[in-house]
Amino acid sequence: LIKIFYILLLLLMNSELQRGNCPPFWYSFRGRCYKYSSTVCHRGTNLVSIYSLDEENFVKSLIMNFDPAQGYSWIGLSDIHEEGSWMWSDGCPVKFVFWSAGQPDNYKELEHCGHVNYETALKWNDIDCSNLFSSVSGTLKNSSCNSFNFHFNTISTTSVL
Ligand SMILES: [Ca+2]
Repeated sequence: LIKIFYILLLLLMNSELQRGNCPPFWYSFRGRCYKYSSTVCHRGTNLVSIYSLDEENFVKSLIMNFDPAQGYSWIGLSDIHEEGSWMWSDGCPVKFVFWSAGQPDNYKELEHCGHVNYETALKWNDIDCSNLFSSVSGTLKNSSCNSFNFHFNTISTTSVL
């Protein structure tokens, strides 16, 4: 019975994800396209930047759709260029934040990349950029921000539906 409920829940969540005008395997939210990747972020696209609680919740639902365990996923958040100065990988400034309590803490001074779904509150944490997580990509919101590159490693955390 629990399994049936779980499948129904997954179907319900699937129906909430809209393709819109996005390419195959990308999902639409308020005019932008998003993709969950359990392997590696596509070349030529950016890790997602998150500008609002609505968008944070959408990104979380996208991850949950493919990974019901809601594992850590990279978003385009980094202070690798200047400690404590958090930037989105699309070059846009960070205005909305969703840090977990006590984060970012730059533990052992090794944490320069942000991920989602930290601890039970499922908020953001800074962590060593060399960690292997899944990732969420997003199309640009504002092309006037200058893109800069930093390297993320990603690895499969779950099988894709
Ligand atoms: Ca941390």
